[in-house]
Amino acid sequence: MLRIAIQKSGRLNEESQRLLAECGIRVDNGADQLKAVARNFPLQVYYLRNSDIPQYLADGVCDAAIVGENTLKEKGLPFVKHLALGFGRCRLSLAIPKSERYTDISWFNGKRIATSYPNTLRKILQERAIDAEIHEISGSVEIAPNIGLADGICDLVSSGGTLERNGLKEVESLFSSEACLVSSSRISSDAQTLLDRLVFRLVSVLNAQNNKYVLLNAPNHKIQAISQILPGIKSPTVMPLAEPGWSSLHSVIGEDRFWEILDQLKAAGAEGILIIPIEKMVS
Ligand code: PRT
Repeated sequence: MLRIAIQKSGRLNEESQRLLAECGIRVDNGADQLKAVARNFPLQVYYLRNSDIPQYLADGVCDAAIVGENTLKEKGLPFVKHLALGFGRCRLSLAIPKSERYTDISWFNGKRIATSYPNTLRKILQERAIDAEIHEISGSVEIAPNIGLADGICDLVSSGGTLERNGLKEVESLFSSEACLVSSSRISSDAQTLLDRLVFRLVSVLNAQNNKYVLLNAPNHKIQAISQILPGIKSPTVMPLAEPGWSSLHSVIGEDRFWEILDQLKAAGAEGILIIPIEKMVS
């Protein structure tokens, strides 16, 4: 069996469970269970604290995990990264009180910085030749400047709302993070074979999430121009309509360029454009 760890509760839990479900894997999980076995895939799911997962991977207690990249970086333990999963996005940033004048990162020389990410911060400060004092605290980092514990903070930011509410401004974004699928460097070859099957399913799910199926009608003399706009997997499917001189074109468009391509299609003479979500996309 493949043993995979996911966060027990917190920001990554729901999406991790949803991804496994989208891969067709059925796991019955009672709220307080530490482990559960999937009904239709040789998989055992361990529900753990996100911050504990790197150690379990390094010890070989789990074969694989869905975990935040920031946590892996902070722990500095060995792992193999397979996929970025597109959720749990955030950035590790430096922030200071809004009233302070900020020029560049040298502002932090001789200052005290509160953080739950001391190892990552220490490394980055060293790389940038900044000599600051690091205060490690385990939570509510954002209140540190207000209570006089630090001059600035280094913490995860997503919407920026927490900084705003605490009178802080983000001045340096140090790195971006998202949830990713990783494996233990001690994974057995049997577990690796199962992990490869899981990765194949996850890639199909993620591709489907990031693409849309598009159907449109066009007069035959515009097919060539429209085909050049449609990226598609190979080239668009072209089928004649019942009305002479008209065809239907089918293709796949990536989410990131979706609206831009739609505008171009309309300008090139496409009509009756339909956009359909894709269930799975196997490449
Ligand atoms: O307890 P456990 O170890 O399981 O989890 P955890 O302590 O790591 O807590 P959790 O569930 O909060 O975070 C799990 C993971 O979610 C993190 O390791 C990140 O990979 C990811 N993630 C994504 C975030 C955020 N976004 C995030 N915004 N983790 C924390 N935050 C916090 C941040 O620390 C700050 O307090 O949210 C606040 C800022 O949010 P905004 O939206 O106000 O900017």
